[in-house]
Amino acid sequence: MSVDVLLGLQWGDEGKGKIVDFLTPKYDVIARFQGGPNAGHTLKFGDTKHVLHQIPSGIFHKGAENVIGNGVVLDPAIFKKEILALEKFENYNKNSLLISKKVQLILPTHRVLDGAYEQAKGDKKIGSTLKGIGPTYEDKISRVGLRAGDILSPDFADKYEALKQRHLGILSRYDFEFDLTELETAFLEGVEFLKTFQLIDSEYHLNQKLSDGKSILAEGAQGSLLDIDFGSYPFVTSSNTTTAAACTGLGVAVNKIGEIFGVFKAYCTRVGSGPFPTELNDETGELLRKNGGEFGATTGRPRRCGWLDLPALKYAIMVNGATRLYMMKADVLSGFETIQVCTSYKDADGNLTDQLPYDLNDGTVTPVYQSFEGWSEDLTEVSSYDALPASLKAYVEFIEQHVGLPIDIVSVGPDRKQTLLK
Ligand code: 2SA
Ligand code: MG
Repeated sequence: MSVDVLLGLQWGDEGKGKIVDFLTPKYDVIARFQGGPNAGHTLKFGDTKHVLHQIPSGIFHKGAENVIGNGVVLDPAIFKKEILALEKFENYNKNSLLISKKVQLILPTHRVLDGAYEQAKGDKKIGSTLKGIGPTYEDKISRVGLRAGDILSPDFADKYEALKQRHLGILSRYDFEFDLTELETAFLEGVEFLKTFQLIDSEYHLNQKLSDGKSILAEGAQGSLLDIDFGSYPFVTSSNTTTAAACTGLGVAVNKIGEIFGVFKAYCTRVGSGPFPTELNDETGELLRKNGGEFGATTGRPRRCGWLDLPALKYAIMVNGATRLYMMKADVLSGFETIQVCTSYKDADGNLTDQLPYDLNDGTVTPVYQSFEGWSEDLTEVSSYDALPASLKAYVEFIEQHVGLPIDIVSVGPDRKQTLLK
């Protein structure tokens, strides 16, 4: 059996949570492979809306196993809160959750460092979620991080203290006020709580699953354009968010990867700083934000909104090797007289290109748009692809032709049943 990968092709918030939830019945295992509590994966079923941060989105399906892979950075305090919030759901199955011993732990001081680094950047802020993601990955790469497996060791308290002191040393060079008391209490309680879960060698576990003929869905977080290598550096997150990260973040070999599902919104959003060529700083952007409910699922920040960017989408499809496309939130585009799609960029010399420049940050590209006729119908009750307005179908077909891949699903609302197969 293989590992199928599901990831976002834009700047995050493409609707990955909904699609994982939709696909879960087909898989035996759902596994997160990167990122951490910066993620906000929103699921909706019936009248219930729930946001997951570190827990894989298969947690509401009986029968699915949920694995937090080694590539993830985990905050024990947030983990405890997240699990307690799940306990009110009947269909939450605690025993389905397995955590790699190799996940890196986010310490209270990682979160403080995140804040101090951001403050020191002044107007060059990344717009971090301030969950400690960057400093934790930094320690992983510097080979000083603490891993979940360490909490089982008798000298965990010493290891924790040593890393904390290292961080306090760094923080003493910043003019940044903080109080660790509450954060630390929550962390230590979180660590005790984490001990009641199954900490495993997930790479062995997952490869055994494959040998046993079980199917695995790898659930990406953030988006391809926030990838540490391929995103608009430095306005990115601190992990690889693209397909290859599923291999390193789970310990499965490249030749085990099967389908690669790329999820994108019918328009674009971005939260935090950084370049966004098709951003609309006008009432159209406002309307997209309002109709799409575009506010950060983790921080509540208003998301920046703009038209679909096809050069960026093609780039993401290329670096991920996407094999299937899912278009989300088509319903949000209802009511716009005209819909624009960026088909190429014009550089400073007036040359057209459909490639992302090395440095999008200098703002030298201008999007070139093609206009499409809009539609006024409310799509949220539409139950088949064929019943969609002709102008939306024309929009879908244009995108398919432009990027050279079919779109398998058009989503017209957050609910499971608002998922139209093509
Ligand atoms: P970080 O916290 O160090 O990873 O931030 C670095 C950049 O990555 C962006 N980022 C995100 N962008 C979209 N969605 C994310 N998850 C939450 C959500 C975000 C929220 O689902 O809405 O609630 O604000 C996410 N996580 C990180 C971030 O904005 C920085 O630009
Ligand atoms: Mg999100």
